[in-house]
Amino acid sequence: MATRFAVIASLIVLVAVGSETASASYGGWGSAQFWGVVCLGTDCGASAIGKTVVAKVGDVECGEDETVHPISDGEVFGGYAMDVLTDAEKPGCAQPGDTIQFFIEGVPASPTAVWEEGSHRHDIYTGPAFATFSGGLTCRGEPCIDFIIGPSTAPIVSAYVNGTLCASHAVSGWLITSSYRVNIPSVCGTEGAAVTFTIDGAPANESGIWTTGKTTLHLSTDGLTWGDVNCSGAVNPVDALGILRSDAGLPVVARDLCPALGTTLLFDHRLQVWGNVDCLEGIDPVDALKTLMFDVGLPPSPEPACPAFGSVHSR
Ligand SMILES: [Ca+2]
Repeated sequence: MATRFAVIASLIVLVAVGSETASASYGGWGSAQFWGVVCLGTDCGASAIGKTVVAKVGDVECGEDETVHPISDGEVFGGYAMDVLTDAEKPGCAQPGDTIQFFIEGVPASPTAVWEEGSHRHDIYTGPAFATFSGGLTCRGEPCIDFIIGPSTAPIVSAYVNGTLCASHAVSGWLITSSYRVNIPSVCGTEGAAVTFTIDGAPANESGIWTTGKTTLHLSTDGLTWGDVNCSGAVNPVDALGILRSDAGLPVVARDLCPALGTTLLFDHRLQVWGNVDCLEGIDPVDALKTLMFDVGLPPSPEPACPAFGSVHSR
């Protein structure tokens, strides 16, 4: 029992710090512990709590555990931890080098493991393979740390493959965070596909490659700037042109994953329409005119509760 608590405790710590490096050894001579996060498909959250995990070598059951929720603020997930018995402890069980097949509620899980002495972090899942991206978050040069007062204020990281939204992550719970984790199912990505991200709707500067398993990728963003409707990094006449083209029903050239004109989004904690830069009467030529006025240094007569031109969506 003490071993189990120690293993669960190390699981808590490792997940809390986002480390993928595992694994202190608690193993005595000739024993092996396997432990990790359980995912049902790409759902690695609370639905995996209270599930039975069984380890088999061939047809012989060599370990069992029921998943629990480690005591960890914020992230909710099911964790398992078990000894996988040796052939000496139970005939037919593992010898060094044997393949261990895990089952979650009787369903074969991936990946398999190879028995060897020691303590091993081994996250398991059912269903098709998926790509996991996780890492830290930087917003305008600083950690996107959020003193979360409710789920709605958490940073939201979204992952896209070819412009299609594949997965989102918003930390839920009560904690201070500047990290993310998204699981992208194989129906949305394939090996080698480029994965792009947004943080709170703003394009991230980094991109990844869809790879089965875990990829650590730090994401950063410069945020969204009010009036910079094409996300180029500056408010200038090209934005005015984009507004006119949008008003005329023509396509607007913008940075990849820049919000489309007309998108409703949160900017400084208020819902705004991207491109309606004066917050009046939808997107029209007046918005283009005011953008030009700002560009040449004329005050564009700000409206109450409308973000100032050039202000940055901050977190
Ligand atoms: Ca307007």
